Amino acid sequence: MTSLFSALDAAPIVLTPGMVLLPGWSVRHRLDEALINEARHVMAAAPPRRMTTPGGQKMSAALTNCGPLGWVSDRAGYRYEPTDPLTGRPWPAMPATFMDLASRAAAEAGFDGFAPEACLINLYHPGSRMGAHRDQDEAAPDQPIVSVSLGVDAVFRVGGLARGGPTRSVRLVHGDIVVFGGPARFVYHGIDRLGPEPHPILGPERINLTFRRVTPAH
Ligand code: MD3
Ligand code: FE
Repeated sequence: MTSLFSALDAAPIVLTPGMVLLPGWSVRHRLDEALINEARHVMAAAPPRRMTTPGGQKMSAALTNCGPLGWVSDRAGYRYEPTDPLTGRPWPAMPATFMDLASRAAAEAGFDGFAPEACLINLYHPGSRMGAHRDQDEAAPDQPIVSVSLGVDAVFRVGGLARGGPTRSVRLVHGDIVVFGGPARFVYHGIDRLGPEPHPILGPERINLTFRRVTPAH
């Protein structure tokens, strides 16, 4: 499958203040297949699993982590842990390609010095979704979150700082990166149900990598 990118496609797009889309960044830098291979290695050591919310519901998408800290959810709440509760081992190390990409993408979006401690890997299949939520389990509110989309397209829904307001839809395709920082860091967001059309590389799957700073950066 060939993708053609013009200079215009390559320019960062400010969707709202603090929310920057880098269209096809991972593909333009020819990193998409390497990212998929690294994600597969992480998933072999720390299998994706559907976690339970504090309210007792199974989440729709499966998730795992790499890096010194990983996000977990169970009946006790949401938090970051150094150990994978499924395997009893530390989360797999964050691959250097992941760290470099997250730091470079953040810098291109205007956030210098981003050093993520966690990479949450979400694995979607047709019908998987993610309900509206905010990411507020991190103690580094001045640091952005970097999101990399791989595989099947998804419709990303983004709202405002309050639950239930108007939302905007953004289609995220293979290779796209979105950086959320500053005034966009705590907006409500979610992912609509994944469609059935397979992706040439990943088949029915969508993999989303989200890079987070968990403890204060300075
Ligand atoms: C906006 N993941 O893991 S990525 C998540 O595609 C999450 O798997 C979705 O929401 C996914 O928490 C959406 C886009 C995203 C990620 C984190 C954000 C948007 C964000 C944090 C703050 C604001
Ligand atoms: Fe989120």
